[in-house]
Amino acid sequence: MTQTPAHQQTSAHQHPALTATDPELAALVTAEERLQADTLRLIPSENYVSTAVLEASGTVLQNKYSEGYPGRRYYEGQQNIDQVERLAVARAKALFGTDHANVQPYSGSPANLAVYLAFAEPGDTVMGMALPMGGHLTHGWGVSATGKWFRGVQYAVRQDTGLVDFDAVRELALKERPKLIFCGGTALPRTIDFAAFAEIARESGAVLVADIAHIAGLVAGGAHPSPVPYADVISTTTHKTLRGPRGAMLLAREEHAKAIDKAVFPGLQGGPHNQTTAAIAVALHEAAQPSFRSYAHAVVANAKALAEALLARGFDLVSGGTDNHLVLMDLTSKDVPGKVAAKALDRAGIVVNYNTVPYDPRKPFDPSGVRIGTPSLTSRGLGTEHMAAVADWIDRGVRAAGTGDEDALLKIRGEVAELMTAFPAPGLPTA
Ligand code: DSN
Repeated sequence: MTQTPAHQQTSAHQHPALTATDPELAALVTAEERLQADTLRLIPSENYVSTAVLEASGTVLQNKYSEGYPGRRYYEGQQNIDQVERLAVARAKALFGTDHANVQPYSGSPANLAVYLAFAEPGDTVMGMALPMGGHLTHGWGVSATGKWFRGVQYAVRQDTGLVDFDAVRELALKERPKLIFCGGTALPRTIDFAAFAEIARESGAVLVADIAHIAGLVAGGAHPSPVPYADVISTTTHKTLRGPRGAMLLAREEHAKAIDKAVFPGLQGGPHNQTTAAIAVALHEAAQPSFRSYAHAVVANAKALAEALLARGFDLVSGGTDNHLVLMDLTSKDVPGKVAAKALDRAGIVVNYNTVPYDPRKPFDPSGVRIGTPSLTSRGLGTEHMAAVADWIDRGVRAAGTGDEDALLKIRGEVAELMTAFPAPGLPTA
């Protein structure tokens, strides 16, 4: 696997104006650059954007108000902004093969809320995977506005397999007749069967929403099946496997285009963040290149190799492995709570997040699991040949967490930093 090309790296000492104006803030940015360079970042919803995406998101497009849509704005002076947004929309439609794209949602949660606004009334029944099973807050979970303003009914994965039980999903959908059915989530290590969800949505008269925030880059790169033939609406963030700026998109069939656009603006949001739209356009351009297909497939190959290496070291993985970018470790048998492990790994230079596992007897803020993934390390050029070392560090780190061996964690931190030096990250200073 190739390493980050020189043109994708930025030179050191690169924030002269910021440093002159606000040295305190500049120092924090520099420290974050150092942290992202030196650590092994395994949070599956994070990535490294390219220097081109970073540059686009830091432009004077920031200065412009553009409420409305290209050609139909409430502010003048849109000669360039309209073209930026049209470019992003055209690229999104071409990359995913959809009739319609809205690139204005500020992030994933507002994007999902816009879907509710487009298709449901407060109090309506909506259906999604329960958060502790791997779903998302905005799929009707109780503490979210979507669970407070709508009547959320939730499906699960099977306790014995960790996989969606489609008979149970069908039974629930036919009983509850939800307006919306969400598929997708935040901690799902397996392929989403969009066809099966579409069949259930059709039978129950629901609008099917595929939330592909985690896997959008895999879908774009052909490493996960596309929901486009099956879902009425597709919701995605742009900053996870898709490797763009923090933002979101809604993709839809033509029949839903007007409802989606009206829901995003004026229904939910004001002016779009034009600098983000520009950076989304750049990311979509990058994702259309052949090298991105290789990236997407390498993310999955790395995750599978990492899962195998962890299984070989006695770790329990939800669903027994992975089909995508994500591995959900259940540390119950290791007798180390997820939070204790995650914090120890952080001290060892391995950045993960603690996470509930399906049917977790522990609380969400102190759960049994740790969620890891390979989008970031693959962006740095690590390959399957490195996954045994990564699994070893995790194994040693979790054991050190159990025994409180801080020296062992420090030793791992040194080894991690040494390997990371050989794999510079896109968008970060080189020295
Ligand atoms: N917070 C995101 C994640 O980490 O998966 C989902 O919204």
